[in-house]
Amino acid sequence: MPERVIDLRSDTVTRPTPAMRHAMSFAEVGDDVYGEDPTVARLEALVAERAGCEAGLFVPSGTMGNQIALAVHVRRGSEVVVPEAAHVYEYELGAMAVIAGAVPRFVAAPAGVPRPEDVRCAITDSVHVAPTGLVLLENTHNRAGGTVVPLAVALAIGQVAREAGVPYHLDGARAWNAAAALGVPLAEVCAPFDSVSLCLSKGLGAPVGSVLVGSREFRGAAHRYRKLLGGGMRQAGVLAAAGIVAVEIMAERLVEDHARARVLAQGLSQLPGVSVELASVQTNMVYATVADGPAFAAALAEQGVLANALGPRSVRFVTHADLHDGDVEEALARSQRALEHAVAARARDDAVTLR
Ligand code: TLP
Repeated sequence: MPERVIDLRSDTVTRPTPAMRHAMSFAEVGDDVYGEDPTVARLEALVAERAGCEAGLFVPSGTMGNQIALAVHVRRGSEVVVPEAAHVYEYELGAMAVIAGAVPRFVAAPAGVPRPEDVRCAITDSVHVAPTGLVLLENTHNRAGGTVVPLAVALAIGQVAREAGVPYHLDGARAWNAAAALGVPLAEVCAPFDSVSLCLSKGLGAPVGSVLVGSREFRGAAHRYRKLLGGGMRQAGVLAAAGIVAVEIMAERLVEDHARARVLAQGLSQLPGVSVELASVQTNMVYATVADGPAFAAALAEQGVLANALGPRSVRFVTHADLHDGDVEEALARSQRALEHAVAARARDDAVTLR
């Protein structure tokens, strides 16, 4: 295996930058469960301001951000209208059922974008079915390829939810990527929603944390659920300090990750046996389709490239702040070698079988 591993499993694998480490070591702290950590308060105000919301709540993870929002918005036994393959259902371990007592109602979401008409049809207050408690979007949409939900669609779905009197939440784990791809301030991406969960530990490169934003009243209710879930952290300012650097410095460089993802996608799509839907490469993710996803990921790992097999035929590559110039080109060269090795191994196996 080559000495330098190129880790493209996720944008969560980044290490804190020197500026983050510096800010962490000098962070002013207090007991945040008593509301006495000035650095946490600064981070919450900063993110709320960037998102155009009244208030923010620092939480340990994107999962906790989403699940607190659901618990605040939804009465037990209600449905949450979600785009198909949404993280809140696929990768949050059934938490919506365990914590909020909610069940999902899926709507089709080609390229991660539901149609407002489908959301309208999914909302119900019929006495025969579970009532709709929440409409949720994911922007960018992870399983659709890190795709961006157009602002007009997010607004139109918000209008549908408002007319029905249903709250509207955004899983904005990568909303900063959406804003960068659209070339608009974060506040525009967040504007239609009653609450947004924003991750600091994805493209922005912070080691830990998300900020859940919304109205002051929403924050009050969310604060209680954070404590209930064991998310009350004490001198959390050491973590929030890294989050402040992430927001102030790292958000600006996301376009670099997006450009690298495009180069990676183009290169992968030219390899034999690998196909990439280039139109879905809009931010920092590339989903490659191959005959055998886990086997391709294993062959890549042998060449020192880490990527996640997310299905029998699908392998996900994510670009991020810890990549160096030339890493994408090197990852492509290694991918080519991985495929050659796989072909050679298959030929050897066939020869043994025929003998
Ligand atoms: N996603 C992770 C894995 O769980 C798949 C990743 O590597 O992409 N919403 C979205 C859209 C996410 O992609 C993630 C993390 C979360 C929420 C949860 O964030 P954390 O991991 O902080 O709980």
